[in-house]
Amino acid sequence: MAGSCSSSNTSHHVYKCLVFVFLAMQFLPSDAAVKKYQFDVQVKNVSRLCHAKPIVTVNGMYPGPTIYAREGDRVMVKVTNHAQYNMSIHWHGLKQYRNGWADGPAYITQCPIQTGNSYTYDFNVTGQRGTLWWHAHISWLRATVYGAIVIMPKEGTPYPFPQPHIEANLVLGEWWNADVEMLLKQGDQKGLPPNISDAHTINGKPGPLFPCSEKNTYALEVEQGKTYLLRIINAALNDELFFGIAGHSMTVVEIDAVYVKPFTTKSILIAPGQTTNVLVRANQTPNRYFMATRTFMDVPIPVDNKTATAIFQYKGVPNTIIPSLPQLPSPNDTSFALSYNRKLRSLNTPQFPAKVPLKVDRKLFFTIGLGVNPCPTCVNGTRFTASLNNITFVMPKTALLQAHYFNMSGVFRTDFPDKPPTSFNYTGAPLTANLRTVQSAIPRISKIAFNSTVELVLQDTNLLSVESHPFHLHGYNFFVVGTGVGNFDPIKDPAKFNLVDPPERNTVGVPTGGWTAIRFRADNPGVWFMHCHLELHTGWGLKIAFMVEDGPGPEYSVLPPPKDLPHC
Ligand SMILES: *[C@@H]1O[C@H](CO)[C@@H](O)[C@H](O)[C@H]1NC(C)=O
Ligand SMILES: *[C@@H]1O[C@H](CO)[C@@H](O)[C@H](O)[C@H]1NC(C)=O
Ligand SMILES: *[C@@H]1O[C@H](CO)[C@@H](O)[C@H](O)[C@H]1NC(C)=O
Ligand SMILES: *[C@@H]1O[C@H](CO)[C@@H](O)[C@H](O)[C@H]1NC(C)=O
Ligand SMILES: *[C@@H]1O[C@H](CO)[C@@H](O)[C@H](O)[C@H]1NC(C)=O
Ligand SMILES: *[C@@H]1O[C@H](CO)[C@@H](O)[C@H](O)[C@H]1NC(C)=O
Ligand SMILES: *[C@@H]1O[C@H](CO)[C@@H](O)[C@H](O)[C@H]1NC(C)=O
Ligand SMILES: *[C@@H]1O[C@H](CO)[C@@H](O)[C@H](O)[C@H]1NC(C)=O
Ligand SMILES: *[C@@H]1O[C@H](CO)[C@@H](O)[C@H](O)[C@H]1NC(C)=O
Ligand SMILES: *[C@@H]1O[C@H](CO)[C@@H](O)[C@H](O)[C@H]1NC(C)=O
Ligand SMILES: *[C@@H]1O[C@H](CO)[C@@H](O)[C@H](O)[C@H]1NC(C)=O
Ligand SMILES: [Cu+2]
Repeated sequence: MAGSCSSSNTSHHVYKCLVFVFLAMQFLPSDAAVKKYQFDVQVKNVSRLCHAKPIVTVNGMYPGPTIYAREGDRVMVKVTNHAQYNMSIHWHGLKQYRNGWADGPAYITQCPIQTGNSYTYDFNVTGQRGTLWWHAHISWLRATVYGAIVIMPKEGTPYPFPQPHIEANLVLGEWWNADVEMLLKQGDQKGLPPNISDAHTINGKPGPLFPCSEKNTYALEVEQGKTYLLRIINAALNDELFFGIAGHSMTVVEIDAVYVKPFTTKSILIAPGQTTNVLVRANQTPNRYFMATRTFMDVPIPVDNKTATAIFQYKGVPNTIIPSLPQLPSPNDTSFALSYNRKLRSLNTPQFPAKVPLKVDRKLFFTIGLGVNPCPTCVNGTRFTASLNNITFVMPKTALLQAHYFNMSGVFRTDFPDKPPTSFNYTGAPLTANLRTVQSAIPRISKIAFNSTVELVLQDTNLLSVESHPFHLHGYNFFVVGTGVGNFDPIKDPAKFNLVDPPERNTVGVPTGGWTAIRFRADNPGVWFMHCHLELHTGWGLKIAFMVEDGPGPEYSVLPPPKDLPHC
């Protein structure tokens, strides 16, 4: 089956692929098919913006192959690493119940797959359907190692919205002309952020506003009067993105593989790690229209502000017509960002209920900070860092989940504090006097009782600068029960929480100089990573792991590890 469902480049391929999966399923029990994929991690020369360079790919494809599955399927992906780098792959948004072994973040749930070795990620897709994605979860290799995951509803179960004519994946990314691992190394040595990217991409292509892009433009052919489902994924490393289609409205129907109450918008906002499904009706004069994406950034921090484009092309319109651009919100449009996110509500129907925890067993309050720590060999004698509750996460030398399962001591501590060491005016005037953070010898993680309900408030701070941070939790979806600008008020703000139909997702943006409150039931035992999905900040230490204890008996405990689990 390897490669058969590989190309997401045209809607035609998507269609072919679904037919293929359907045929394959005839030989398997109708309610539980096994979908097998072979991922060969290999280096390939790729050219964009008139620059050719070797990049790390899966099966030589950029973006990589799409994984197609149906709710209830078992997916087995054999990853063989032919590249010179250590590798691990994360199935972003898959819950991996009791099965952290298949989650992927290097040194959290597994040791990396070393050059020449293989590992099979083996997991069930249970109780989830929609758009997710996969990506490398080590170093910055996800810059080129990523692809879509499309989970179809169970056979015979329709979407809770009008059936689209055709579906297409739009994977948004970032391209550097330089070698990304080299850039990261340079940044690390200097203690400074690596250079910003040279382009954004849509399905790996920057589009005609960039040089040498004749062949590097993605086009979706549409027929007038028909409705299309676009599965949009933000695979960029560091940029939150706006996306829109000239002349057309979009109806948002799903985020992070959870259905939402549909609403119509001219632009969407999508943070790294998030996915958004929209319906688009081709109801305009037949023509060529640009689909476009560019960065949202509402503080004066250098970012890639260039616009990537693809073409929404009505059938029969000649390629010579130059499309027009959509009106995207301005790059610093904070109020658009806040109002867009307020529109997101779980569908919350009997079939797709929002099971929001109403009673909270454990309250956590984490401050998000940027900082600087001494570094004698760095450019300014300091290096940038980031922290939660003033703690910069240090990476272990062996995987935390293995250490947990095999009761190894000395790998991590479970004393991560539930609140910051001191309270201050978090989002008041910029704090630049003492930007040091705490770094322990081994990582400090937070221990959570099995099946307890957790409320976590993530509070941005003005340590160095406020900034918007998209936080991703592994192993769970959570409910975004509240968000606001300024400091979280533990008395007044909970009264305004939405406990009825809050958005349910796996990645949420904490607004610039604001806070976000999430709730989840810790019913998935294991060690689960939570981190800012801006790779720059993750690398600086803006991350933590939760160790969720085993439940009563083996059926509520972490599964035994697979035989081929990599060793450090
Ligand atoms: C990639 O391109 C470089 C020069 O740009 C060349 O030296 C190398 O052999 C090429 N590698 C492959 C796998 O084609
Ligand atoms: C997947 O589901 C099958 C059938 O219920 C079960 O036997 C298997 O252990 C599950 N695998 C994982 C990794 O949970
Ligand atoms: C990063 O940008 C600087 C300034 O534009 C440039 O001199 C340097 O070569 C770049 N680094 C890499 C690795 O491309
Ligand atoms: C984009 O950013 C560059 C600096 O990185 C700046 O010179 C340029 O004016 C910006 N362009 C726009 C349209 O904001
Ligand atoms: C947003 O950017 C524009 C253009 O750079 C600037 O004129 C405007 O003041 C900025 N708005 C805010 C709210 O910062
Ligand atoms: C080094 O620090 C100085 C003084 O704080 C600052 O002006 C300069 O921008 C810093 N250099 C870099 C490369 O960050
Ligand atoms: C780890 O310790 C727990 C509790 O003491 C025990 O039940 C379990 O069997 C141990 N696991 C291993 C792999 O030794
Ligand atoms: C926090 O700082 C902001 C902005 O400087 C200020 O308006 C606010 O009054 C301060 N809050 C407290 C409690 O001091
Ligand atoms: C963080 O910890 C460092 C080192 O102990 C300390 O100097 C600094 O004041 C702390 N900062 C905050 C915001 O708690
Ligand atoms: C977890 O808690 C919920 C709510 O109290 C309960 O219905 C469920 O049975 C519990 N699950 C386990 C495995 O104990
Ligand atoms: C790859 O991973 C192994 C196991 O953790 C480690 O010993 C080795 O140094 C890593 N290699 C590179 C190039 O990072
Ligand atoms: Cu961040």
